[in-house]
Amino acid sequence: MNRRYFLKGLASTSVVVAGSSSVLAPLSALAKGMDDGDAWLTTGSHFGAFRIKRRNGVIAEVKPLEYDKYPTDMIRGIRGLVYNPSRIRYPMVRLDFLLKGHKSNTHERGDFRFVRVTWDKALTLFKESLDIIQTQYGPSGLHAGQTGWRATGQLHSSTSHMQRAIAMHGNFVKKVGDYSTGAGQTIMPYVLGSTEVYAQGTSWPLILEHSDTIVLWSNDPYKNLQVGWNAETHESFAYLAQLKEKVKAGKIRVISIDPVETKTQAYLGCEQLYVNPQTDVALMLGIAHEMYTAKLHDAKFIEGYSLGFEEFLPYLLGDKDGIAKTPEWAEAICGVKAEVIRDLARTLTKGRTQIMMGWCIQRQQHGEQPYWMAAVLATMIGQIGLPGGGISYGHHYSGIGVPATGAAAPGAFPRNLDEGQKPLFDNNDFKGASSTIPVARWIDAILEPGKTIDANGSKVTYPDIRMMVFSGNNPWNHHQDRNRMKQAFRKLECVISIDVNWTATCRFSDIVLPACTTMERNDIDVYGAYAGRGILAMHKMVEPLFESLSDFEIFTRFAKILGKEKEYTRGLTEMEWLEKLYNECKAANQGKFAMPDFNEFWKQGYVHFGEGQNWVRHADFREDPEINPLGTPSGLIEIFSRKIAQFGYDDCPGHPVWMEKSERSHGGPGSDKFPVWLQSCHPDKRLHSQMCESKEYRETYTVQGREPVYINPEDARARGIKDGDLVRVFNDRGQLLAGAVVSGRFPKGVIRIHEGAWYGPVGKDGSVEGGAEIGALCSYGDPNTLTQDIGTSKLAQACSAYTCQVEFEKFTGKAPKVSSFDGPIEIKI
Ligand SMILES: Nc1nc2c(c(=O)[nH]1)N[C@H]1C(S)=C(S)[C@@H](COP(=O)(O)OP(=O)(O)OC[C@H]3O[C@@H](n4cnc5c(=O)[nH]c(N)nc54)[C@H](O)[C@@H]3O)O[C@H]1N2
Ligand SMILES: Nc1nc2c(c(=O)[nH]1)N[C@H]1C(S)=C(S)[C@@H](COP(=O)(O)OP(=O)(O)OC[C@H]3O[C@@H](n4cnc5c(=O)[nH]c(N)nc54)[C@H](O)[C@@H]3O)O[C@H]1N2
Ligand SMILES: [Mo]
Repeated sequence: MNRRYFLKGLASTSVVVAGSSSVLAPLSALAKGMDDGDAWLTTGSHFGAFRIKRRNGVIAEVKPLEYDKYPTDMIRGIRGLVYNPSRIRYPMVRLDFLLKGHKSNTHERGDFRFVRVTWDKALTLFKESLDIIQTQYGPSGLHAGQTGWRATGQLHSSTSHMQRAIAMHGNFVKKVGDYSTGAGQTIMPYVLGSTEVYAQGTSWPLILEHSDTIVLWSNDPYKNLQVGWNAETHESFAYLAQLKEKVKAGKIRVISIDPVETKTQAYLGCEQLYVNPQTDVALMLGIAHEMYTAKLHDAKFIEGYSLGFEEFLPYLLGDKDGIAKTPEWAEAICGVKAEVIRDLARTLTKGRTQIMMGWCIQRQQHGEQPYWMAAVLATMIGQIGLPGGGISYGHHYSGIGVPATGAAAPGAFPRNLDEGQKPLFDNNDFKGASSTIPVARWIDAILEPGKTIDANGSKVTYPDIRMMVFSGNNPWNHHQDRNRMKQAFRKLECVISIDVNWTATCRFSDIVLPACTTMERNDIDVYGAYAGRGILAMHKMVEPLFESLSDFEIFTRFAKILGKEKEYTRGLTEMEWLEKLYNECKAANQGKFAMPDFNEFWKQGYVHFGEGQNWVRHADFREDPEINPLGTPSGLIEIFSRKIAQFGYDDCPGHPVWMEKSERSHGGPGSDKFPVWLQSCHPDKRLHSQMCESKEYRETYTVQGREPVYINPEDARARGIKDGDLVRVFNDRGQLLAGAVVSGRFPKGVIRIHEGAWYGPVGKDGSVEGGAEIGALCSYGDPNTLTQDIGTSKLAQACSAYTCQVEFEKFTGKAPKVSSFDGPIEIKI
């Protein structure tokens, strides 16, 4: 315990370090009266559906559901989601907030000193804070609109519960877009008429049958299909297995265009084309230039199905700016040899080519451009709408491309107020500020209230945010630039978190409420987000640990304080809700898909809807673009967008262009001082920050207890670093410790630290409390300590985490203890 705080007159308080693993009672002591039984009960998660066996009231064994032929390795971490030292045991309030409320010293936020309170006390404080904000600032003072990867389950969706309950109190600021595909989902409606990223894709069986070449562009499906938005079926892996066979037999050529050799590339044994990070648009332009000048392109398709090629051509040929976008021009930027680019132009136009874009490439500055330019390439190839041809933007996500049944899925607990319901503070006056802001610009808004920015053709004026409520998301994982976040959080009067674990977001909150996991409540879910393979019963396995409650129960109690309990629950219990959601789904599937009675379903554990049907994306458009136009203004593919051109944005003109980044490796801006590109890709062994808390599983991949940083052998040698060493990674924004994994799969000048590594700041003295300081070292390895908090452009204003340069060195000092996982410092007053 740091001495400073005793000097502040707290000498009489006693201190317990609440979370050290020894404090997690033996499992037998956590068991609360669930009977044993031999049954293997069903449940589900983003990681898949499984069956679980209970012994002496504790979860003893986990196995995949019998339909899951390709379960993820992460199934080994499932038990650790429930039993781990990071669990929040009871409601807690930050010490100074408990003493001084909205007048607390917000510079102490993050020092991790909390006091245990009762549920009643915590929920009353919650309500009183909302009262203060609504009275003093109105709805623009409250942001409760950030969302994230809350656990699966249609009833207990923590986002819905939090937002509906707060809506019963008053209005609040919301967000538009998401971190996943912010740039892509904004640009693509102008180009192909829909977000594309979340659209169903051409079925895998047709791709396997018809494609000659598949391009995986910034795409690692073998890694990323391990998790899904609903209970995942993992059926895509059967098709990847077939693809592997076809690659081996030379029947399909797969080219992975990526700076690193991905997990998918290794699995398929396919070709890899290295490209300098963030330079794909240059590569695409080089390919387009070759296609056009060598007349490899499909002029008829361009003419019949697209608009604006003539406006784009002068740029491509250099008539406008004097720079022809030749393969040689491209080579100088993207590092791919001109002759390889020429070859590629031929390969892509020779047989049937399916381009599959990943999402990472648009989470960088100007992330709109590679998506738009890839659509131009696909248009020039001319195979959009053909089986096994064209372009897709989601084949790595949630089973997109698995033939879908088309069955109706169960509905969810409502997120909004019911018709006619009114909040306690019935005030919709945002005082001239916007009620909705681009998702990744919220820290900006807190720091600069009243500022007006451009966003997708309109103006957004930042509200004056004074309070944030988080549930089912972890912004101290998902947002960029921790030290900037600290500055912003010092301006907030009140922060509330509802989570299962002591995440970094809880650490920077004032009131922390413990939710239970999916294993501690009953729920229902779709089996297979896009495939619609069936419906899954999610059985409660054990009683909620410690004092945790389900999100439904937390907000039912909160609504009771508002005097609106019945309005909130509609008078239904957990099991009554499940039965209602099930029966509504059954009615919607009447005559198409047979579903047994609810009780039968609950006992059985699932309903299976059978096989799905093959489908080709954009086939109807190809067949007749007049009868089946795209959703663009012209109904055609827009290579030039008049609408975007009219916005007049310097960072997103009327057709795709190559633009230099604010930071880039391989000779780009900032690379003299910070030569190395940091990529913070999605983790192979987690879902973002989820499962990092699973101690035993985490220990299968950590290095000296820290998150791995993947380093090219030459880069490591140049810095005297060996595999297994501790490494300090830094730039002007921050610094972290990580453990070196030296691997030839990563090129020179590129390192990777997966996002989702728990932020564990420590002070200069190595103390946990010192983690509140700006500039604190992250003791575990959260890459967002280093990333940049800027919008992609004036169009999407989306997350640009991958425009990030760093330097790294061998760490030789005394390594501080990892502060991420052991929970807060409990103060008794
Ligand atoms: N540098 C970098 N940053 C990134 C990205 C990147 O690639 N690089 N990717 C971005 C992307 S695409 C995304 S989607 C985001 C992900 O960001 P988030 O969605 O915020 O990440 P998660 O870690 O999944 O956070 C979910 C939280 O919900 C909690 N939770 C789970 N179940 C329950 C429940 O039943 N009730 C309650 N109340 N809480 C629950 C979990 O404990 C966890 O803390 O990160 C973004 N950030
Ligand atoms: N196991 C697991 N699966 C997941 C998730 C998870 O957390 N864990 N999260 C899910 C979510 S919410 C999302 S949004 C998706 C994310 O899906 P994506 O964003 O597509 O996934 P990433 O793995 O981050 O990145 C894919 C590839 O892009 C490459 N890449 C990065 N920058 C560039 C570039 O400039 N050029 C080129 N050519 N390639 C580049 C990376 O090297 C990486 O191999 O994954 C989903 N699936
Ligand atoms: Mo995402």
